[in-house]
Amino acid sequence: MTFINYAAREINCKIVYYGPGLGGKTTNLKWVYGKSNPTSRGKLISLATETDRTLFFDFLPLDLGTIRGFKTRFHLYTVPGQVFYDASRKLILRGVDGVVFVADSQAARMEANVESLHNLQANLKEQGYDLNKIPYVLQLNKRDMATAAPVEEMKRVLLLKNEPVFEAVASTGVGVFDTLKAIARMVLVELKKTA
Ligand SMILES: Nc1nc2c(ncn2[C@@H]2O[C@H](COP(=O)(O)OP(=O)(O)O)[C@@H](O)[C@H]2O)c(=O)[nH]1
Ligand SMILES: [Mg+2]
Repeated sequence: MTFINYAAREINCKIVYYGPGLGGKTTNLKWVYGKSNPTSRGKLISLATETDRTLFFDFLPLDLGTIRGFKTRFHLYTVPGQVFYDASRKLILRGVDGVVFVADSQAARMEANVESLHNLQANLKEQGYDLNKIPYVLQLNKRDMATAAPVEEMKRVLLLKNEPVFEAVASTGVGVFDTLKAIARMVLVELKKTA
């Protein structure tokens, strides 16, 4: 549900980073924040517990240029991964334009990836969205870990449609902007269809 403000000549899009706890969602946003021009980024707002786990969400507004005179602003959100924060996840998905699923490549986290993906599908459906229809990319994060499952195996388990897949090491920035650019492009393509 892209918000177009004609008076301010601004297009606002919402991208949500979804995935299991500790998969690297917050790390993606921190990298984007750290590498963005201070004039094009807003504040990175994190609501975290004292143990540094995302409690409610991280939020980062980012200006990504102009389209036909309209400034395009992307609002990046992450959800808390822990199973018991389902109410916050539902809330954060409201008005979503595109989803990045950050999968944890560690073999031991494959079940958590699958559970989170099912949770995403269910929560989107509840809000009237279809994951098969909205802009969606899959990020295989933590590729640097010795315990990482093979990419082909992860794809076999997690791939939903012909979504773009990015291998990433969010902690060193590998794949972070490729992922963001892909989802932003897909959101803008959708926008052009409806505009
Ligand atoms: N080795 C490795 N660690 C990562 C990577 N991405 C994130 N981490 C670490 O994994 C932990 C959880 O990351 P975080 O972004 O908080 O996960 P979130 O719960 O999905 O937001 C942190 O200690 C990160 O530094 C990665 O690609 N490789
Ligand atoms: Mg987090």
